[in-house]
Amino acid sequence: MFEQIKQKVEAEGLLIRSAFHTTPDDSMPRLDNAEPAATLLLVGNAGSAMWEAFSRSTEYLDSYPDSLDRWSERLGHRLAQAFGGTAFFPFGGPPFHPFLSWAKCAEPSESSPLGLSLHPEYGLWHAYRFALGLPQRLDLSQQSEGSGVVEIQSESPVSAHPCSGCDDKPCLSACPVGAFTGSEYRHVECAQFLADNAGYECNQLGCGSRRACPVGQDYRYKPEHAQFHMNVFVSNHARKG
Ligand code: B12
Ligand code: SF4
Ligand code: SF4
Repeated sequence: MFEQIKQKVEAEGLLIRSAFHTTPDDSMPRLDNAEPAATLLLVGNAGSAMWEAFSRSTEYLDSYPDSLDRWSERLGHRLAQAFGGTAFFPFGGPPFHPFLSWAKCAEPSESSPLGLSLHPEYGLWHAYRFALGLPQRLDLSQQSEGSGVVEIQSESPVSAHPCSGCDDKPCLSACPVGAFTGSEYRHVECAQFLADNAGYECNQLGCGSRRACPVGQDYRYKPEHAQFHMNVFVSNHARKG
């Protein structure tokens, strides 16, 4: 079953980022049938691999709002129906499902000074589209098992977190409005600056603080993908205040 799900998400340019057997501490929501999920698969993107599939989708082309969320919902619910599980999404709150905490259960990502999680290979250029909760303990035996958590996505051994050896921390000094203080993200200042300076490189190429990080440069989003996210971010801010 794992292989079948993997093939279906890869056809959309997505990855099973991690998979693990849940424990009572995982703040797991219940499946639709009220049973606890035994296995959780986190599905997301690294780099722009999903852009080709998403930018051809009905949701992207119909010009209604929230196209990426609607695309994610369609894929997530379709998989859940096909495999007898329940899909959970990172959006739609508050409250939000704790995707970054779930991710830490089974992949080598760590918090960066930007708040975003930094993956040793993908850097800051990755995100989560949905989680698939399944009632059965899937066989995740490709990798060694420890305390109910199985890591399947990381191919490289976990080493020291890149941020701890990054003395200059260029991510913290790259923002023109100092939006990342190291302890908070002043997103109102960021969004206002982007709205007032539509031609600025963050709007065109993605967040300058993310681009300043040397890790995962090969996974930087391509311009049209980056522009899509930045436009959504700015227009949501204008819409919701
Ligand atoms: C609310 C939210 C925001 C708010 C932030 C509000 C604030 N005051 O900081 C806003 C709307 C501004 C925002 C913006 C962005 N976000 Co955001 N956001 C979320 C969301 C929906 C909820 C976070 C939360 O409260 N979780 C609840 C708690 C309980 O979850 P948790 O996992 O236990 O907690 C973790 C987080 O709180 C995290 N954290 C702590 N401090 C900070 C600070 C920041 C800035 C962030 C992002 C995270 C963060 O550390 C905790 C432990 O791991 C998550 C999705 C999710 N469900 O988690 C995405 C998420 C964190 N965002 C994400 C992204 C990519 C962005 C953007 C970069 C989007 C873009 N443009 O591409 C932008 C940043 C804008 C820019 N300059 O580029 C990704 C991060 C992926 C990654 N690599 O880490 C997530 C996971 C969504 C996803 N689909 O993958 N975001
Ligand atoms: S620039 Fe350095 S400190 Fe900032 S996210 Fe990248 S590795 Fe971490
Ligand atoms: S998008 Fe630009 S203005 Fe906003 S936080 Fe990133 S670097 Fe700063």
